[in-house]
Amino acid sequence: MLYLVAFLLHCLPLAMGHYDICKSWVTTDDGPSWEFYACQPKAMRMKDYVTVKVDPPGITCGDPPERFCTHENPYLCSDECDASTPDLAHPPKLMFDKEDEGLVTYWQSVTWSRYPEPLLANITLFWNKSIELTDDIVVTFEYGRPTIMMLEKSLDNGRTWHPYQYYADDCMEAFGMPARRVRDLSSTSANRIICTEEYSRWVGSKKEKNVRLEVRDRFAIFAGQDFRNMDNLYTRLESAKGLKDFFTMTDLRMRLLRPALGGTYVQRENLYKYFYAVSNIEVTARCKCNLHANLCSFKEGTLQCECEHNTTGQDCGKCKKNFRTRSWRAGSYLPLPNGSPNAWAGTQDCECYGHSNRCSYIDFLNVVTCVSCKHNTRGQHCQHCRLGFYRNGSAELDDENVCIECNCNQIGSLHDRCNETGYCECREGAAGPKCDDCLPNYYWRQGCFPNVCDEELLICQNGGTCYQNQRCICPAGYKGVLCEQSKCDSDTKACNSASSTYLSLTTFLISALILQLRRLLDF
Ligand SMILES: *[C@@H]1O[C@H](CO)[C@@H](O)[C@H](O)[C@H]1NC(C)=O
Ligand SMILES: *[C@@H]1O[C@H](CO)[C@@H](O)[C@H](O)[C@H]1NC(C)=O
Ligand SMILES: *[C@@H]1O[C@H](CO)[C@@H](O)[C@H](O)[C@H]1NC(C)=O
Ligand SMILES: *[C@@H]1O[C@H](CO)[C@@H](O)[C@H](O)[C@H]1NC(C)=O
Ligand SMILES: *[C@@H]1O[C@H](CO)[C@@H](O)[C@H](O)[C@H]1NC(C)=O
Ligand SMILES: [Ca+2]
Repeated sequence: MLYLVAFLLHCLPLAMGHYDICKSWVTTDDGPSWEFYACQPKAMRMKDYVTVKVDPPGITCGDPPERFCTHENPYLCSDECDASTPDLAHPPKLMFDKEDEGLVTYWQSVTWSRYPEPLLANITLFWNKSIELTDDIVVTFEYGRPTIMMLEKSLDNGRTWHPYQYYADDCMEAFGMPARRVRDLSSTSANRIICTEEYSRWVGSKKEKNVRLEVRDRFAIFAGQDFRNMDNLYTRLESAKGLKDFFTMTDLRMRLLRPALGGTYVQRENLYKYFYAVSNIEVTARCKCNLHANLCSFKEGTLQCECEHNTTGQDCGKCKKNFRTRSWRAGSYLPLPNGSPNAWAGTQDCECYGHSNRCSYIDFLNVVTCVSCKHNTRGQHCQHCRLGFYRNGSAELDDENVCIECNCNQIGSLHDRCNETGYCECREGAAGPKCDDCLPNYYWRQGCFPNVCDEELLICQNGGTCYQNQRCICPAGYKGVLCEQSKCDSDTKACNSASSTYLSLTTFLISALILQLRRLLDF
């Protein structure tokens, strides 16, 4: 009987009964039709789908081969770790294998030969998929549990990490945090991150091997110790801020910070008995499918929701193409007992063409308007493009590419807005859709300027040549914009030498003529 109760207790949170159907064919007064419900996949043993990474490199024992001892019998150091011998190797995959009856297999670190330098190891598990814990995480240590460790998790495939739970034999000393127990948390602190001393004290290495992240105890805060009041748990998961996310992750990291000591002090003369050994990491969870799928399959090495309710994506996190005029929403556990595929259906409509999930109600206008429109959209339904963007004619209104940047040339255009076909408004002389060209008879130099010279109307005179439509290069003796002026006309100095030569020549000619006349007359 006791066994049966224990068995039922174990199964209840795993089954979490009633959200296993996404839709059913029902007959009403108006005839048969589909009825849709919130649905979620069954919980699974996530270690079967995990990828693991152990850091730093070289932390796994056996390369080179190494001896280790146990705390119970520190002078009998007969055990050996040798990475090149399968029977003596302890690779990371042994944390996730199926163990044959009686044969414990485990990953093991190098020993603490570099004491007092800390012995640190990170074990990172990743799924490339959001998952939701449905039961305790249980990490099993052989040869004693660490005296200090912590769990971290990521919700975005390892881009950002957050502390999840701290473990130490003295929380204040190790982390400056008071020790707490999950059993003492209340409904308002159910997602608090705590430091616990329950799993780090030395009790003998065979007696207590497990370190837990207590999911079940946190659920029990709402569902009761016997999990009878699951409805209350689901209602709270729906409404309490951050509660659902607390149980959600894509990656989990265990940071091992100090191994089991087997006593109060580290015995420097026998460092072979200090190391980490993990035989199993049990993570029981379901795929997060936003209550839009009851199946999650392992395809091409990645878990994927089999989405219903016209949704798609790895987590059913968006609407299928052609269904994007309605904005996407997660399903809801409410109303009990079947939930709804869409929490806001029936309330005022929030239509944002998939560019926002949120609306706000503007009281004095009595309208519901989208907030934080993405993809460069704006407007009550995110149906317009932001200033500086224009509508992509070949994209539907619900397409991520619906708005294209105007990209107006900053110098050539009057402002950075453009018309519906992407044409910018140009300054005088500028041309082209983006105003980065010049009109005929204009040249580009940090903007468009009228031509000074060219080959047709503004021809350089007197043998001058036109330089890039910007100026005439005049021969010596000429000047002016088109070299039309002789330098003599105005610059007397420049002309003096020339005219004096001319005068003297005339004088010479005249005197020569007079000379000739004289001769004629004399003779
Ligand atoms: C373990 O991961 C943390 C970040 O989560 C990092 O700061 C630390 O250096 C890592 N430790 C090792 C031994 O790789
Ligand atoms: C992660 O999942 C996505 C979506 O299924 C897939 O496209 C991608 O290749 C996966 N990445 C890895 C590293 O498996
Ligand atoms: C999905 O689309 C079908 C076809 O348009 C429609 O009948 C059905 O109501 C939609 N389902 C949901 C959950 O909106
Ligand atoms: C316009 O939308 C289509 C369809 O989504 C897309 O393929 C194309 O790249 C978009 N054009 C631009 C310039 O972004
Ligand atoms: C945008 O401006 C260009 C150039 O002025 C013009 O040819 C085009 O017809 C305009 N498009 C619209 C939709 O007004
Ligand atoms: Ca194992």
